[in-house]
Amino acid sequence: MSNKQPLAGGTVPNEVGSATRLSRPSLSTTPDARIQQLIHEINRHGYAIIPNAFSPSIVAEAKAEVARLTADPEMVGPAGEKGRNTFEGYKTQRLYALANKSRVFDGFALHGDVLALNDYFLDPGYLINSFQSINILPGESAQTLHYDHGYVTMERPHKPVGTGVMIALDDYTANNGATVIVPDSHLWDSRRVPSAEETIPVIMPAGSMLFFLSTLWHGGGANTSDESRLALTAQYCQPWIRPMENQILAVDWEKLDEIPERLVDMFGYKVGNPFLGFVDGGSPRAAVGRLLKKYKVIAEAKL
Ligand SMILES: O=C(O)CCC(=O)C(=O)O
Repeated sequence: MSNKQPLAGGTVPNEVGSATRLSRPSLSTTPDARIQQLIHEINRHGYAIIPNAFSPSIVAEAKAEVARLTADPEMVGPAGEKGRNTFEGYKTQRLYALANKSRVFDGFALHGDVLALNDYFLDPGYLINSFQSINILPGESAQTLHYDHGYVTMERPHKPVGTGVMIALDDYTANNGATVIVPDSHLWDSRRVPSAEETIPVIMPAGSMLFFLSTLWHGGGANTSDESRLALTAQYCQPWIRPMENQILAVDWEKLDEIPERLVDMFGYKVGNPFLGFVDGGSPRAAVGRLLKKYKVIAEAKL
């Protein structure tokens, strides 16, 4: 038999379904007209703004929760009072591991529009890449422009390996540190780097959301106002790269039952198609259940 014959049963990419996602999205249903319009804008410019995605009362609750956590030495974390380098921002406060610190923020990472857009731009089983609050204080200078997967060693342009949202908890104005973006830069090659003149500030009212591809150049703006600019950011990544923020260790295991299942799956507790992140051939969530039981038995034996 000639060894040039096609393989019976197809190739591994065919069998596991990844072949169907190489050049087109993996959607099983057609998104509604509004989401299709957003997809069109994002494909074209690398971002879209979703105005008033969260109500004033939800925004107020989140702001109060960020303030409470920032004042709590147990919760504030290493960059909660101020950043430790120019990228974090010496006049910027960041609370990392938000999902470990409060249940108030869960809904921000699970907004229906964002999930619908992620279903288009990412593969099924996409993960949370990081989930943090960013408070840019008066006097902060502009953050270095970057794109969020600058650490991925792939020649640009290529399809994004992630997406992100900036959720304004304060109005984003032209001078209070609003995120700045470089429209259309998601299509640039690896050699092109933007200048500050190519940026525009994202001006939007509190409760609104900027959705952008991880290939889009952007950064935190300079805050020349006398008010701080608070935002939440949730970032998502393909299920086949290593997330920046390790949610499996960032979120205490005994809290997992209180967290919406969809979010827990996005922490990496669901085996990704076809077999990403498995533990002894099974689910990481079940493995954590076994470990918690084991440690409880050990702790009780020591009493
Ligand atoms: O705070 C902002 O507006 C953007 C922050 C950002 O892009 C980052 O820290 O990666």
